[in-house]
Amino acid sequence: MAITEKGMEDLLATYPDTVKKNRKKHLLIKNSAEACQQIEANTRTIPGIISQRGCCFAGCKGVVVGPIKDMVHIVHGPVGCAYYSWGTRRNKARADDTTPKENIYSTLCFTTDMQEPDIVFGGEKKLSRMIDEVVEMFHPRAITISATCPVGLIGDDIGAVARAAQERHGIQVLAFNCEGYKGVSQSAGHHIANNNIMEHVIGKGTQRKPGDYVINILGEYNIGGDGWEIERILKDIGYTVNGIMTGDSSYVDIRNLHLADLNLVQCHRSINYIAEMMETKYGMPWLKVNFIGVDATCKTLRELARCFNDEALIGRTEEVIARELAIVEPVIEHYRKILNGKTAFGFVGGSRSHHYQHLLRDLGMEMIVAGYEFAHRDDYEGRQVIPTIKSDADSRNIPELHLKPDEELYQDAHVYLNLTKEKFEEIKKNVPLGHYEGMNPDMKDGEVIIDDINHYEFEELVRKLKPDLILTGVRDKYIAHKLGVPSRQLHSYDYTGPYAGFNGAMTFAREVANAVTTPAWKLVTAPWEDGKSKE
Ligand code: CFM
Repeated sequence: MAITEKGMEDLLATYPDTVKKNRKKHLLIKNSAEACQQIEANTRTIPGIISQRGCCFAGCKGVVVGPIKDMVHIVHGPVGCAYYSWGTRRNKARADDTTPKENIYSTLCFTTDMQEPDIVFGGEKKLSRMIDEVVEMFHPRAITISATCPVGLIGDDIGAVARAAQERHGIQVLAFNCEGYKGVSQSAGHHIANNNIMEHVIGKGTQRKPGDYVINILGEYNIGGDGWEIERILKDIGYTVNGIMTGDSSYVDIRNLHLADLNLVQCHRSINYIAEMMETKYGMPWLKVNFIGVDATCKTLRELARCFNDEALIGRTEEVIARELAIVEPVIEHYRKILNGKTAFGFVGGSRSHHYQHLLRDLGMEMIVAGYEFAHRDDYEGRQVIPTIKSDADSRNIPELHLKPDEELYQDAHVYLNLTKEKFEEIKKNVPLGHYEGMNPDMKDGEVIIDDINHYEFEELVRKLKPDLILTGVRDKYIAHKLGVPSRQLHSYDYTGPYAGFNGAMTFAREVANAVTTPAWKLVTAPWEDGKSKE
């Protein structure tokens, strides 16, 4: 089932004129006859509309900073902000060579629990006392403080509290001014987290993990164990994973990130700033990858081997791919028989909707509607350059930058790179252009691309297009169920995972087949079937 331009007009017809004009720019029907279809993204949600987006605090503390397992992450704000953002993302962590079990705080929730008197008289003293208590009780290697909305409104200087605590205790205390209301979505929080970690943590260590092919994985948060599956495959081929940012990562690893040969970027949206800054500052190239989907994982592994341009590595890559495919392909084939020709609706944060198109295609399914909550235009329109690792270590100091459509975001990047504005501009001029790859190029004609969907549009598109499966977020999952359509929740994978790599693809295939074929959905009457709705 497809939607026509007329159908889209009907969908927008209920809006007042100004809203209609605004929302129209966030909706596209893919048409390959148009050279570059542009979509409006990363702009403010219309007040009053029920968006699926999160806040700046969610992007900073929840997404980028929170998964670092051996730092205590203090939420300076009301208890609700801390409690409801605690544990739900399912970013898993475990002890390893550098981090013993007692140094892992991922399962604990730390907050100053601001009350009315703290709002009236200020919360700095309370925060300072809390840091003292944390140090005394847990002896963490380092601490983060994340501010929520009221902290910005009353003007607590968390930076000053952090600096004083750092002197008192001799450990690093990082302050993030990531008040929820900043920016237009969690994307602002990613940026704040990236800048602070780049400026104060990365580059402070001196230990590179041993190996011939030493890489980092950026933008992999180990949701449901995704990072562990990716690491299993990479280690088997012969790579050393120097650090994962930030899934199951430690403060120690992040200090040493700059000592690897190459950064892989899995989630481009939340961490591209660090990839770019590390390229400029340390000459470390980066490769945009996708470990979601069988074909996508094979393609990624082959591109990665090509970066190192090493025959032995390329050979070993093919061996591992052949071995894994022998196990995975019969399983995928089995589920493809059940799922072939079925359609999906995918609406996730800022990168997964695109990644999961690949895994669905492995299963013979098509994502007929795809969208992002808070992605920027380059996530829709895309960009990728395949870098080459230079064998001479010194030559790695030649910086290259990737030009992007939303380049204005990097206006302040030189500050964090300790470069003058002129030097930064000079480097930017000599950037080679690469080919574009993103959500839009991977969509087929007639399919729908939507930015910052709201509850009304979600329901209307499901009603018109009747997908067999909806890949949702935490809240819209229940809209899907009320509409009588099965869903998989793609943020925390409900209670399961991993979905990445070869093993993850098999788990996803089984769960999607179960979801789509379960008889329960036939017992639900969709609103458009009960005779009371519009059609
Ligand atoms: Fe990156 Fe993510 Fe995503 Fe994201 Fe997120 Fe997430 Fe996401 Mo939820 S970092 S942009 S801010 S891939 S928490 S692990 S699932 S919205 S699509």
